[in-house]
Amino acid sequence: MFSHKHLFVFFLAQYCVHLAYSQANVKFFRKDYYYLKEVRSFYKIHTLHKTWDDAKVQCEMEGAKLFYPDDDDEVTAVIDYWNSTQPFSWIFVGISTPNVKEVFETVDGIPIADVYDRWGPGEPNNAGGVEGCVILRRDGTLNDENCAKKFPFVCKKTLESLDWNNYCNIPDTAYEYNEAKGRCYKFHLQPMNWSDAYTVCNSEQSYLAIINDEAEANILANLTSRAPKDKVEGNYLRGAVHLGFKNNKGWKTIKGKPLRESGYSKWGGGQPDGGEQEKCGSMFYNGHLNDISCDQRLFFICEHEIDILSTDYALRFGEVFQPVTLNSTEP
Ligand SMILES: [Ca+2]
Ligand SMILES: [Ca+2]
Ligand SMILES: [Ca+2]
Repeated sequence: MFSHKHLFVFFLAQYCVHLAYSQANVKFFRKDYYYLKEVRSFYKIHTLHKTWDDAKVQCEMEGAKLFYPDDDDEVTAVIDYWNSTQPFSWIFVGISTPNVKEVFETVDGIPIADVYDRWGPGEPNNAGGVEGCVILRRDGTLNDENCAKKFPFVCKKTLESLDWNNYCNIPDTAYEYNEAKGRCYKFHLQPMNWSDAYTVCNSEQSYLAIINDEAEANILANLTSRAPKDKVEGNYLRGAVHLGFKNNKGWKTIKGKPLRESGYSKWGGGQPDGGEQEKCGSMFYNGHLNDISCDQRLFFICEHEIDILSTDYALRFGEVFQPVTLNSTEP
């Protein structure tokens, strides 16, 4: 006869099988990345032109790296992809001269000779003595360029480097699992305005966090107090984080429910106080709510419901999870 203990071990084993199965079979990084199976990697084309440094940071923020080609196959695959989506003539790639002039290496410190180094005719020429970064042209050749110029770029994540968060069933280990809620939260340390924060959470299969009860307010306040916020420099507002509610003919969560019915609407002292100037929702570090300008750059928190992903991405990628059927007609 099965004891409770046996039963528990049995279900635990089933759960682990399920996790291993989903991770191995679903080629998935983020909604905004596209998987190219011939090179077993995910890519995102950034159409907004940026300087080389900003492009590098942008990719890191997404948990990826500024793309550079490893070999001919990858150049072909990525250029085909970009031709099918965007009419760029060139993009910044993750190769520069960080240490010695005219000595090129990748963003992860690999000498260019060990990756792809097909230069265009006469390149690299360090024109004007200011060309320390590299662009890839549509014809597959490289050219050194001024790092301060702005170009489109591509971020890349290899399938191999995916770091699966088994608790949250998501390829992002920065999400913290909360057992009491059975869901995950991520404190974002790159301050953004409200709509950018909304977009980032969405691209991580999550949403800008909604507080549904006092306990969840405490979880978010606790997460906030533990985040290494003091190390983040720059121009942003301290003291509050963006959350998933907004004043759209009355305060509503991003799921459309009136805040009053969402389970938690404890405003900070005197809040809301901004009227038309403050139509977005935030939380003071102590967990109390505050209306704030949507343009204000703040930290923010994403909330991830674990079940969302398994159904959502199966549908999205047409990868139907085949249930195991017991064949009763078998002899
Ligand atoms: Ca050049
Ligand atoms: Ca919630
Ligand atoms: Ca306010």
